[in-house]
Amino acid sequence: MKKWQDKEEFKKIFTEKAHVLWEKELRDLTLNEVYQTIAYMIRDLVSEDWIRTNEVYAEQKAKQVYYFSIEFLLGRLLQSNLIGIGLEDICRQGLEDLGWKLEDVVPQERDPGLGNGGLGRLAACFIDSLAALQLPGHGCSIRYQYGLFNQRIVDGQQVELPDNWLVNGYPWEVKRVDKAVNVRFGGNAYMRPTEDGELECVHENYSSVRAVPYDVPVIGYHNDTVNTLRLWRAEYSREDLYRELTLGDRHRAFRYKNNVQLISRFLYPEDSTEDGRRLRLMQEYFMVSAGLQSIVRHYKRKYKESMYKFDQYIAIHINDTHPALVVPELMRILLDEEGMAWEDAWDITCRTVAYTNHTILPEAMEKWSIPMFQSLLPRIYLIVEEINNRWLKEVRRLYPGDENKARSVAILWDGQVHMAHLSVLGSHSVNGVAEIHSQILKDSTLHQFYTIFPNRFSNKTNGVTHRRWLIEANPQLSDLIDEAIGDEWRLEPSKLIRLKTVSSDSAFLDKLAKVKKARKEILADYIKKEYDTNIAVDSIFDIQIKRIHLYKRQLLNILGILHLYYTLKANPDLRVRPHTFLFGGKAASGYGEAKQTIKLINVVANMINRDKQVNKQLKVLFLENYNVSLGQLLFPAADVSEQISTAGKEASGTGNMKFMMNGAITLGTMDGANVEICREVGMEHCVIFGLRAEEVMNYYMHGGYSSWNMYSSDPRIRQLMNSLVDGSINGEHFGMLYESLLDRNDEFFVLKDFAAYCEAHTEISRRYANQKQWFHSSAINIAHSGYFSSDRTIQQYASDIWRIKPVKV
Ligand code: GL2
Repeated sequence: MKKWQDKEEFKKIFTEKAHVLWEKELRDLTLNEVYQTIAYMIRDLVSEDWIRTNEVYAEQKAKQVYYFSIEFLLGRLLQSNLIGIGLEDICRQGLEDLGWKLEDVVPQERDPGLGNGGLGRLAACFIDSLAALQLPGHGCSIRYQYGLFNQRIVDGQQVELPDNWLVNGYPWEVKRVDKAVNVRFGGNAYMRPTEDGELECVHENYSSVRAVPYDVPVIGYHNDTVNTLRLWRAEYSREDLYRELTLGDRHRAFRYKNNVQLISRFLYPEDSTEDGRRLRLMQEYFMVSAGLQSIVRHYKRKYKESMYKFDQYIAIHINDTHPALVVPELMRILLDEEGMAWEDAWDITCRTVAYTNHTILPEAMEKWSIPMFQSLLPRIYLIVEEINNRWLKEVRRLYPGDENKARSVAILWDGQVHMAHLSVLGSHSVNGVAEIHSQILKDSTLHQFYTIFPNRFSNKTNGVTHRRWLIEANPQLSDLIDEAIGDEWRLEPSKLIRLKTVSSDSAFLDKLAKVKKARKEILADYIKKEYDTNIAVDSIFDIQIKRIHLYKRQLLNILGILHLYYTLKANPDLRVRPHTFLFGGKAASGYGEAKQTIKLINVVANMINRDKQVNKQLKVLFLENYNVSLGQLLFPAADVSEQISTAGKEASGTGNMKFMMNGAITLGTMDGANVEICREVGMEHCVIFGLRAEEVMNYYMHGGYSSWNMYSSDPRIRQLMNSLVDGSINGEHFGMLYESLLDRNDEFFVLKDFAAYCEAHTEISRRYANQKQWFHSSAINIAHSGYFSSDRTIQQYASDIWRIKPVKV
């Protein structure tokens, strides 16, 4: 890559580029135009490598993986791309000469609205690692016009505003009209005999949607690899629109046009209620069909190999079940377009596809009603039906008379299409995302499949990219690490383990404390600016940031805080270590309890922050609109990482890893990847509390838990529960939460774990009092975070599942 040699060259190119793009003098540029100019300059720099990367893959016929995910929660790209190509400093200096600060330009980029939470962010970390490791791997998803929503808090309540993230355009994308494909919906499909006695499928009266790809370069770290994230946008096909119009039915024509455009208009609010299900299914098939068609076309044109060898050159990964239609869609292509026999097509499909499960929450398991599925995707339905028939025949042959077995592995059952079952059956590999989660899949959620295909199952513990979450988010800490152990960890994060050698060194620990303080000051400045509130940097920063969900138990956190408040009120002379509790996260718009939790946090925060008797010791804030960019400010500033989900419910969590990487101590349950974090760092460097997953499971299966008993036996709980409904929290009522905790017997064991949670907090305060010991633990956490780099995770996927190898560009 030809890079800018120095800041002078940067300034020269910047000036030329800005003139061409905006037809303005430099002094008249808006900050947003400055941002876009640099983005286009980076695109220019990498364009040759981008072309070259694809050519080299094709020349070498390298096996490639395509990572299909309904979300890619990218975050801003300006800084990470500058870091990737090693030009951040030159850009900063050049801009400064021109009168701008890089720090002011970076926030001009809006976070892309392409994801909701952990699943989408994982996908973004994965493509980052693929490019960094020079692995041939690309992302495939949808170019949503609107993201989830922008969250505002008004009178303590979440208000959802449209996230029109594309308003100013998106300089990182390239629209590729020439690579558009058509996707079919509706109509009718049936089999008819051909002249030579075979059966062929007829699919007629369907409507076509044009899928147009927008490619985003995925730039490697200090190498020349530039992979692709391909985002599909739905457009109406002009021919179909004209056909409708010439048929004389203008209403139908406009309905067609509108329906088509809806497909890529909104990101679906994952974790929520049943809204818009038909549209969601359309999105899933749209992404899958467009993605697969373009992969097959590219394979045939560039690799020029037989479709019978497809799986030798192509791996397809489905990130949860949303892309599960890859299985029948690949079958459709192989059967209907390539004329393959069923057995061959099935064999190739299963060898190509691999599946990751990300949740065991029953309500998150995708199922579609058969009538809806059938009317929307008639040809795909026929294929799913055939897969199901053949499969059940096999199961009944293997387990005669065992209808339970058949039921528990069926794809079509009870009038529904079971997407997890389709995914397991149509893949050669199924994995969970943390050890405990993978074990639960084998023991319960997918147990019946496990008994049939034991070798198909494995674990791949999640990871996060240290390039964004440490190098980019926390340059102060990164520099200190360089100083202590050299900079090899930047390329190989496993080398972070060398920090253990200095983790008891007083001089190092003093510096680590200073870095933490500096990061707390940066966050405090942001909060002062945005909320006009002061937070004390010598207080403990205790942070819980993630989607709001009952199982994640933000409720446990805020009840703990409320209890602390009551204790301070009742004991005016009591002194506790000052604490700043920070929350962030969006509630799905239809999720009443989650929204009421946000309200509770805000009302309690208000009450505490205004109370002069306690507000020197306690401060609580709910930060609006938690997203990747805000995360980059929060993780580096945290002392305590709240990871307090009900054991067995959080498949992995990845925020836990970002916190530890930045030296926070985990206060958590034995859930998801907390278990492995705790094993790596040792019990003395994290604080673990609460029920274990087996105990939770036991209660679910055999009963024996009554939240009313907790209410009767623990006066603290009684006081808290009463306060939810008696108006003592600023005159507000939280009936829905009260009901869920008491009348519905506290499904997530908030009250059961309450006492242990309070003790865990006491333990945190006790440990924090010994600063040397605390920062020793902090250093140990950073040292072990190398294991939780997505580079390690991706290396495991690459060697165990995809069987792809690095390719030098
Ligand atoms: C999730 C899990 O809930 C979360 O625990 C996990 O870390 C991520 C990534 O594997 O996947 N599943 C899911 O549907 N969302 C997640 O965050 N939204």
